[in-house]
Amino acid sequence: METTEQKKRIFSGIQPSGIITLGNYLGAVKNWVNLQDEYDCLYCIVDMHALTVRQDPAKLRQNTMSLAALYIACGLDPVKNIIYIQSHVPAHAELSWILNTFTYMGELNRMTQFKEKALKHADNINAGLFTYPVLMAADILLYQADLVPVGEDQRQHIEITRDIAVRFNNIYGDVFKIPTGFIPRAGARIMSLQEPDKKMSKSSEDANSYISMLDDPKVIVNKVKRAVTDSDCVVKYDPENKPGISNLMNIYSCFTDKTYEEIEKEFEGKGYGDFKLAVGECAADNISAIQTEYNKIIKDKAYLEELFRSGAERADRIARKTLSKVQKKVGFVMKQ
Ligand code: ATP
Ligand code: LTN
Repeated sequence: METTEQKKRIFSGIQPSGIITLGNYLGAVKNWVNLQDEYDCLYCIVDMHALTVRQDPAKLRQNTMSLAALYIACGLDPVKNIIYIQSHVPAHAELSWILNTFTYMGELNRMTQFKEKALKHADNINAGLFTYPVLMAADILLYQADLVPVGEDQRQHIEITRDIAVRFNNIYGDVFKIPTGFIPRAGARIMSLQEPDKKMSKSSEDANSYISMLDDPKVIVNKVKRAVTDSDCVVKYDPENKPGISNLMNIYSCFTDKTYEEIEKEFEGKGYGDFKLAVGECAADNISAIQTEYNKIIKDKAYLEELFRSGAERADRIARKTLSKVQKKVGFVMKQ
């Protein structure tokens, strides 16, 4: 008998606002790779979201190509998964507009990412920065996603997506699937190497605060060596009192699958120097293997362009269905 069981659908995305960091990798992409066989997945490059902070056009284009090549180099299969660029599928912008009218200013005002980014970019607090979560809701709801794998920092945006979907469904019937966030326990929040109370971020000004997935392996080892820690010289997991060491333990644990207890035992009686070297080398080895793949893919522009074309086509087909349904429900006259 043929099985009719449908795989659950996953949607996630990353902004091409820089080269992805170890935080993006451990918090997002590495987990996506583990999901690709069991789920029906879409992984988007959210270039429209990136515009909420001023971008250099040439760099944005380059970062978009790099992000696609890194997705694949990290192990995402472009046949099994739909990999595409957000701006190639106009339904995102179209649904986003409609959902704007189902979202309250008060809700958006509570978003911590907006508050943080408004402080950081005080000279450019644009309306897009404010309505960023509505576009994200459109991304997810268009594909009737069941699960949204993201890092801890996106929890609030998943919540508002659910609230918007429930609100819309309460008026018009079951149009949207209500998605659930899928936040990993390990790696969900990799912290800055220089200020371990802040998250590692690809758009940080201090290059020593993050490990870029395209950093030279030697640079990676050095950045870890220079990471801010404490002065008591005991490798112990204690995020409150020892945030720097705990962050490095988190990174080490993600790569080696060792528990914190096992790591504490491994480095008992050893100094921070030994520990940092082990973390740095392990990160450098893993990232360097990804870079070998990346270097092959990024050279092949025709391959990437074909990937974008077919990805957008596959995504568009799904997105159009939801968009048409929404347009009918709200009372638009449908184009014949
Ligand atoms: P930017 O600095 O440009 O705002 P970002 O580095 O925070 O960007 P995003 O594109 O906003 O990255 O996020 C992509 C994915 O990576 C999301 O799922 C997010 O939760 C995850 N992520 C981002 N930073 C981290 C981090 N430090 N630790 C774990 N996951 C992270
Ligand atoms: N806001 C997300 C990026 C993003 C996203 C999405 C993630 C845009 N649209 C849809 C998951 C699903 C971020 O990580 N900053």
